[in-house]
Amino acid sequence: MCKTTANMYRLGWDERNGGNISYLLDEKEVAEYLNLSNVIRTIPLMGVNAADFDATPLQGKIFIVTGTGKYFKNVEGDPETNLGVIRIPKYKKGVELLWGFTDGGRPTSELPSHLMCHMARLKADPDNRVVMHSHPTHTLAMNYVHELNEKKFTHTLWEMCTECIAVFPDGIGILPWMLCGTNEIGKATAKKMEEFRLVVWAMHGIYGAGKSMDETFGLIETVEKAAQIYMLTAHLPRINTIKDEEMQQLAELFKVNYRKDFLNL
Ligand code: 2HA
Ligand code: ZN
Repeated sequence: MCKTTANMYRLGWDERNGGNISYLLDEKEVAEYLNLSNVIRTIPLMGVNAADFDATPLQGKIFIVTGTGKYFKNVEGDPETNLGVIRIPKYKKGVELLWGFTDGGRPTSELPSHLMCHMARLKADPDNRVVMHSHPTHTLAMNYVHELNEKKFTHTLWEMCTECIAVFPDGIGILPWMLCGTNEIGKATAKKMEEFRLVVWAMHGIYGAGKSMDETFGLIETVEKAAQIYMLTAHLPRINTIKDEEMQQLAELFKVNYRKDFLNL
């Protein structure tokens, strides 16, 4: 969490309190460090986050999460204030704090979205552990100048770097601009996550999900790199491109299950 938040800050993706990460931990590993029966406090999911969604599938699960209003730039220097280890309780609403948020802090305002995404991804892949939200600069810039159509957006990104189709063969889901921090955007994101590991929140940022911190970071990093190439070239005459047949060859070489309907063959 420290290294990842520091990297994301350094890359300019997570200004101020932008971005949030949740990481499903292994209970046995946590028990080596923390007394699991020592609940520091129970934190209600307040305000717009009032839990009217069903987190039953996550009961008893433990996550390390970034805090609401906390800055990624400060996590590495003071993880115990800026991060928290939380458990989804069996019967009560809210979450149990096992470690961190020492200044009275609370989990990210996007916790409903994160929990709903974990539930959706765990159904698709029982090894999924990480959900990451960020505001990567070029990806965001691209939202203003490129059509927000899942097929066209994915196709453009696949054309920007040779390995894109191998890294995110499942493509990018896109939500229209929506109010963040709400259960509605959480539900809509989780619905997209049934088929995509990457979901763009129009004019806001991106969500990624994966088995590990490296995999999830790598997904967002690859999209951002492709978006950067797009933004560096979109205003110039395009002379060369990676062709759809070539992308198909790449997908076959890497033996990935790609969105065939996102190519024009
Ligand atoms: O945590 O990025 O979407 C701050 C945000 C909200
Ligand atoms: Zn955000």
